[in-house]
Amino acid sequence: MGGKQDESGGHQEVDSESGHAHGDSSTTHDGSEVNAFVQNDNSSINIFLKDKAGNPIDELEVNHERKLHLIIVDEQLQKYYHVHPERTGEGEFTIENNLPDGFYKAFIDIKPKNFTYKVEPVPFIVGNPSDATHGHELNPDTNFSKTVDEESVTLKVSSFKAGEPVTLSFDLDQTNLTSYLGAMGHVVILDEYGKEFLHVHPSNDNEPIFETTFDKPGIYKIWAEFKQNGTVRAFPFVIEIKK
Ligand SMILES: [Cu+2]
Repeated sequence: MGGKQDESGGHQEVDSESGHAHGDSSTTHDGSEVNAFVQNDNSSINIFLKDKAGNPIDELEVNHERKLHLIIVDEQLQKYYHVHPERTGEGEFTIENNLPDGFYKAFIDIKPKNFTYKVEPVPFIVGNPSDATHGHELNPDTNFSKTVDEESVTLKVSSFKAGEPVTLSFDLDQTNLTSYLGAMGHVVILDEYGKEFLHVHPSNDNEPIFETTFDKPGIYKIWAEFKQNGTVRAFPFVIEIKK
């Protein structure tokens, strides 16, 4: 269960039996040796990392200054959170739950020392959201300039073709740009079904230029995070990658 419900592309009627059962959710990717569980209540979001035998996985490499990065998006890919839960025990992490009621997906970005791992969406529900908020539809941006808190960022994409290297460069005021988690910026990319997760870092230390490859054609949401004047902001973009 979990993370598989959008595969068909028939994402209007998300299966209500398996995909959104209250309680535990976990990833079940074939190539991954890690099961990541998300449990939440009104006050906290808890993450449990286990191997296939159910033993906690606690040895994580520090990656960009943290052992665990948690990206949370809502099902419509409108809300975006990048947070760092605190370790509370072997393979256990927790963070305060400030999310409004809704259907969410967690992406647990870790590098376990002795296990192969692929980031997969772990669906979870907060509160009692209305079913009307199920389903999602992303429309590609026609304007690649975004403004958040009066800071503007313009995205330039070198190519919209699948299967070849793509450079994402960002025009922004760099006078107050500082390193955030060990990089001049972070880019998180999800496909339109909120399934394929990419976390990309700049190709050099000085410029907000990112290189990636989109394996498949489709619509992708990009969040570019920059720290300016001490504040981290995520600038959202939607692009369409063609054959
Ligand atoms: Cu992080």
